[in-house]
Amino acid sequence: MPSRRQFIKASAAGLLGAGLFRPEIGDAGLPPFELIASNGQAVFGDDQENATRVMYYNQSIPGPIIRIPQGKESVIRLQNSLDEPTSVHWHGLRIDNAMDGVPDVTQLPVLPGEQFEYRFTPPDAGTYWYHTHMRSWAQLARGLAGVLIVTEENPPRVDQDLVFAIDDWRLDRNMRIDTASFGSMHDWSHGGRLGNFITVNGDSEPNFEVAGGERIRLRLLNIANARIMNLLFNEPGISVIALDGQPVEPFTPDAGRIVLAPGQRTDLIIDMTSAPGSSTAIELVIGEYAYEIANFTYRPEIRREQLLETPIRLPDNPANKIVLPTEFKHVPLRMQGGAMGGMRSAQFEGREMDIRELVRHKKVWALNGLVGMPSEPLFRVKRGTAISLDVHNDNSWPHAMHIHGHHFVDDRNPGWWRDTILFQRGEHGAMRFLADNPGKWLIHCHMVEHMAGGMLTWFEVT
Ligand SMILES: [Cu+2]
Repeated sequence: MPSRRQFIKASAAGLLGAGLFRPEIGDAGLPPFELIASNGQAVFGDDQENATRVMYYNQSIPGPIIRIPQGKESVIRLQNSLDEPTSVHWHGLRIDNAMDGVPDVTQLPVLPGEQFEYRFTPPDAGTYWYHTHMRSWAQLARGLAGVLIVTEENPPRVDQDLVFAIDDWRLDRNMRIDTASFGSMHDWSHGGRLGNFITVNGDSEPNFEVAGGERIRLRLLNIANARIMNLLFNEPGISVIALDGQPVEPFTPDAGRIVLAPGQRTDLIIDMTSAPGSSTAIELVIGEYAYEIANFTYRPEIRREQLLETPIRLPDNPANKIVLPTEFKHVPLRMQGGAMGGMRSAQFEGREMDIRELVRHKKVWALNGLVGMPSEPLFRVKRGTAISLDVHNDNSWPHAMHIHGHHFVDDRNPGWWRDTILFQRGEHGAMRFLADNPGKWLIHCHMVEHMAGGMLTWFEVT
């Protein structure tokens, strides 16, 4: 057995004040939802003197859970009350390009005091999230993210529908957000900004009350800047029913372990079978340690003797019903750079630069020898072209590759449709999809320091 200890010595109070207030907004037919991005204060730990400046949506960390219906138009109005530009990206939604929220690609940055109206019709139900796409390495690290649920018309029957939005904060010794390390080239060239304080829905080690015999749907989201979450569930009755929002043939994860790269989501069904009055931990495994990040606490009384036997398979989405052809346009994608990566030079802003000059520009990563947003797309294709992005991760770090506006099949796990997948160092694989959504779309690493350090490109569907 690995030894176990607290991840960090802190009270379980987690975020206090405004951070604990987590409203939900949603349902069809309402006037536009207001999403207000602003600066605020939150307290980690239990010393009220040590408030830290956060950025949040509707004064909540994470932002309010937005529930919108599948296949119907929703309007969400962003009000930027920050003192810097921002935008909102709807991660995993296959919506109109103009609504994708990428500054200077699909829209202008939303300036302080301005508004932007996002209007879209999500074709696929499932678990998604929304977050800033502007200076993410600082704005996301300060809290600008929230959960977006596109509701099924006929979801499987459950007793509770729970959300675990898991975040990783880097705090200093006063339990304030460590701002001295913002922009640290060490982080950017290594594994990204890794934190030292884990929260679930903005709380440290929250308890979730359950009852024996209950069936729970649990939506897991990794909203951290860079940490890969290796989770360990100590409940036997677990089935995975969706990945990145898309239904999968339900399966039991190996030894209760679930890996979530930054940006990824996993939906579970859990039949609660532990003893009344007991509690079971959800743990984060780092090296040989397992840290409790949340608990299920069983009520003394049970809900039912017999577990539900109704089907748990989710109704198909249009995304996971796409039929890929057997012939693809192959596009190689070589991930280069980083510490111990051996990259000597790469092209940035139209010019070949050696690594020292790149570092002066805070650029340390490249895709196919190009750093940052190139003026020409990685590929430009007619709508309906089948693409195989042939990825070679030949640097020394793992990367979580995300494609905007499309879901793809990972050829290493061909039954699953995803929007973000992890490539361990040395790994090769293909991301295969139908380029069927017109517009300019990003491809980038979702370890946001890697993206800021140059690991992003784009493609165009005409
Ligand atoms: Cu990366």
